[in-house]
Amino acid sequence: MRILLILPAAENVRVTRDRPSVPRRAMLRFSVLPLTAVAALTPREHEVKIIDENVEPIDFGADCDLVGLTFMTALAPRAYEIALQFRARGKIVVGGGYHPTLCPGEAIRHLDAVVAGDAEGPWQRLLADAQAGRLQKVYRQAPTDAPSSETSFSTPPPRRELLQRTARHYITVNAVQTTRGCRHGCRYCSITTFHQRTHRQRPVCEVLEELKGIPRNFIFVDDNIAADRAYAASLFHAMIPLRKRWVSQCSIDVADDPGFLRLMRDAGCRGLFIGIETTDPDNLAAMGKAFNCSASYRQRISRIRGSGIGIVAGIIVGLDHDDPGVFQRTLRFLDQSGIDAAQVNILTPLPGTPLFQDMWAAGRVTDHDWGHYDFRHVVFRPRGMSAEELQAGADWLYAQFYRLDRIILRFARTFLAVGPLPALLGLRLGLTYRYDNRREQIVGRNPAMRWTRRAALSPAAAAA
Ligand code: B12
Ligand code: SF4
Repeated sequence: MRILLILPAAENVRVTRDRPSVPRRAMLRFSVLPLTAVAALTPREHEVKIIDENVEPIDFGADCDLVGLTFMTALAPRAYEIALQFRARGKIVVGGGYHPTLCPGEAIRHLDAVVAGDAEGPWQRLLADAQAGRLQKVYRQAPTDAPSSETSFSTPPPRRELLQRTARHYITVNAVQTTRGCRHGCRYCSITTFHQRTHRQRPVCEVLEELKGIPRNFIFVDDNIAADRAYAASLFHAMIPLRKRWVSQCSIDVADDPGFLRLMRDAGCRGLFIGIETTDPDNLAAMGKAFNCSASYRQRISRIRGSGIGIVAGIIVGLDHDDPGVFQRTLRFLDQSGIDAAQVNILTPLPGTPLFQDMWAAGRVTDHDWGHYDFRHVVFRPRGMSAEELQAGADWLYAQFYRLDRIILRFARTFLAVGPLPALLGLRLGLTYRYDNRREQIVGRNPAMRWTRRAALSPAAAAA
């Protein structure tokens, strides 16, 4: 069969025949690993092509037999539009990834079949069934799909060569996955639901083999690479002679073990995306993330940075204990704590998560367009402020944090305190977010300003 694997893109960044120029935001594009991984599982008798709508238009007249879509929740509406177009042309259209796994019943109304969860095993069965004309609706991993188990998984190296045509548009196509899932249970996170709170590891020798075949700089897309210290330590020890340099994601408790941090740095780690989320302990407790322990943030952050590893902080605003002052407080915290870059997210109840169930039951979900579940739109009724204030404040925080003077200041600070590579990465990320903000005309407004001014003029007015 001729198989076309597609990553859909959001409207504002989509490349189409009418709008062929690729937005200059390569720092925010990497890998397409979900599709290069699926391509690697495809028996070689089939021909595979990958289209990422972020960098090239889809040819709906393409000569193919089967279309495979990967999509997270925010991309579901676009994935369904694409499916409609191809199905109208008589193609078989199937899907996989986060949204089809979390909402298989919905996805199957738009697609011919869905792979829920990992593709190793189910994908090969789906292809065989499609060829034999006996396609089922939902494919899941079965115990017979060895060598995956409750604690381990195995997968071939992704077919990165399929991205060669468009590789220049990515920060890197060299994404590697060494573990899947996370054992924590943060109430807003899809990872725990998708992986059912398991953390599985790939054999170290399999990962090393893959690393030997890729360039020096790469990214580990793991959700929490240090979750299993023993596994991570054995991988990192084995990586030292390879002299690689990489970035990844993990939880902040990695700071509690200085020896492990040193090992991580020796293995090539230069940057970590860490879910700081909020400085408010009540918010952390309500989200099942008390292990973050906000009182120790500054100390832990400086320990990680002191070991030569930069930090991109994940921040969430709109949590139940946030009031309109949260934006100013967060900006001050980000400025003072030494964070090298940040991603500001508006709290989003993703389907399948405990947070979604709570909000749904309380009648707080106000927007049912999945396209708005991109962490930049308010889709629920917040507790401590209005939806408009949350939107304006989140935009303001983004615009302020990525002001040019702050970007330059952070670059100098990171260069001196952490090192040249983390500083360069922070600079490029900062300029990309700034470019995005300007392109989208994101300015925002600090909702606390009006509130503070009113309070100064008249305490009674502020109380009202
Ligand atoms: C890298 C990454 C990105 C990258 C690139 C995404 C990409 N498509 O390559 C970037 C930076 C662009 C990104 C952006 C965002 N991301 Co993101 N991202 C990831 C991350 C960390 C890794 C993805 C990856 O490479 N996984 C490795 C592959 C191998 O695993 P996999 O996708 O699960 O694929 C397996 C199966 O699912 C299946 N499969 C997947 N696709 C398909 C397709 C077919 C046809 C088949 C048969 C099977 C199949 O087969 C694979 C092998 O078993 C994931 C977390 C994660 N662990 O996956 C979050 C994740 C997907 N992102 C998420 C989110 C929320 C976002 C943002 C909204 C975040 C934000 N704050 O801006 C934006 C969305 C932007 C947009 N509108 O498009 C959520 C999605 C949750 C959800 N329910 O939708 C995740 C799960 C993170 C999380 N903590 O919850 N992201
Ligand atoms: S620590 Fe991170 S990956 Fe793990 S459940 Fe919490 S938010 Fe999700």
